[in-house]
Amino acid sequence: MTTKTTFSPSDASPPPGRPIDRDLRDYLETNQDIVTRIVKPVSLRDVGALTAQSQDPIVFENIIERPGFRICDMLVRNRKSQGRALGVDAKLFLPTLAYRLRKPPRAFVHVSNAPVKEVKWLGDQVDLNKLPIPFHKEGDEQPYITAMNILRDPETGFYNSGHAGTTVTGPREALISFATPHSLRIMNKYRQMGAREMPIAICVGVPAAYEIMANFSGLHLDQWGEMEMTGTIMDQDIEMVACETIELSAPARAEMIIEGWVSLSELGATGAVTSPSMLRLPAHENIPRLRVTAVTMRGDRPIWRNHQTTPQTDHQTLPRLCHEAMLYNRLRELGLEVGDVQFPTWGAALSVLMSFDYKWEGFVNDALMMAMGAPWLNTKLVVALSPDTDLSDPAEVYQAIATRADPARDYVMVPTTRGSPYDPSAMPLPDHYPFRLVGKMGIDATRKKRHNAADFDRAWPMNWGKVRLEDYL
Ligand SMILES: [Mn+2]
Repeated sequence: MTTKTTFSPSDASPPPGRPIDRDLRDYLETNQDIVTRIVKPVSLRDVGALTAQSQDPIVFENIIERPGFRICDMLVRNRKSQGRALGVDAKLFLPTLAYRLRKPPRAFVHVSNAPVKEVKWLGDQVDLNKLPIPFHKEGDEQPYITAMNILRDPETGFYNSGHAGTTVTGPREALISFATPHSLRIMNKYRQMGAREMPIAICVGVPAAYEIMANFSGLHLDQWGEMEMTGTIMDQDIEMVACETIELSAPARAEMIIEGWVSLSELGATGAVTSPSMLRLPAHENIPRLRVTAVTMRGDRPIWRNHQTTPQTDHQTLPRLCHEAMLYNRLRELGLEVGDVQFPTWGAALSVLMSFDYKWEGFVNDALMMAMGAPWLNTKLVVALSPDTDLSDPAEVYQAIATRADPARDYVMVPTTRGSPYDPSAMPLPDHYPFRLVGKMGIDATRKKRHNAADFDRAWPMNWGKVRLEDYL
């Protein structure tokens, strides 16, 4: 007669995935069923607009201005390709990433001979203008590097990775925009040691799992850097090789490594950022100068990894996949059976959707407050949904908000919280540019006990899903 009530989530680990390719080029080969290959000639200026029309991985084989190079993008735009990045099916992506993030870091394998060393540009041979670096938005006068980069914490030796957008300003010069607190903290450590420059390796064309991990944001730098966790989430050791001109190691199987030094004192001004909210915010930046000292790459048509920044691209998904996994873990800690967690590409990187089943109504507001209070600035609008709502379908989500939430009782609002620099509705803080103040809102759009469950049965046409229009054309 008793109902079994569990308050702790199941600890069952997801099934192990398939082995992941160590090289991006092998990954693109293995997953060719979802990769679009463009063999017609494409101008660098058109790469962005073409890329953003694809939902799946895309490779440009023939770049008019840069023969001998390829460009790829859109590696993690949807759950299917995200799953491929971890060697699992779409449905298992989030539980697998969440589980692997709970595991310990993994050491590197250091190699002396690496595919990324097949071609070396040193000294005066270095010329960023010879690389296939695309433009990102209308009005941009300079190409923009979006690849993963590595910094080493000079105190702990751990390798922190991230994506710092880099504007090319000369053959061996650029301006680099560090947005993450860890990069800024590491820069400060070098300053305190009396250094004038900090070594950096920009790692172009690594398997997508490297980049997913590089976008982790949380407390960890006393235990590991993102690079020490990359092997953990790939479930294999990763190979590192010494750089040519800096005391740093970089992924041996990358397509290309750009080595350089970040100035710890000299800044340069750039124009508008292309934010993940797709807006031209912040409108200007004053960011460190980067001096490039070497470029090494593959001998056979190296692949430039671009992350087209707008409109709906990897730029919305990639930085938030670890956030989704961390929220997944926290929802499970609340005792919830989680369906999915997504920062949708159409949510301007300001909104998160979470679907879960719960035992009584109190769980929902706790889940909403947990997400609204997240460390990152991407949770201004949080929507709780039931697992029967498909979070990747904006129409489904909007329908649920419209039919399952009573604004007078199911919306939670909090004024005056940290706003995103990318949100024009947030109030600018003149003393803390580019940061802003804004409120947050949580919406309970789940099916509720107080509702009549039968009321949610939708009406569909006769033979819906069986007769197809295309058969009658
Ligand atoms: Mn970090």
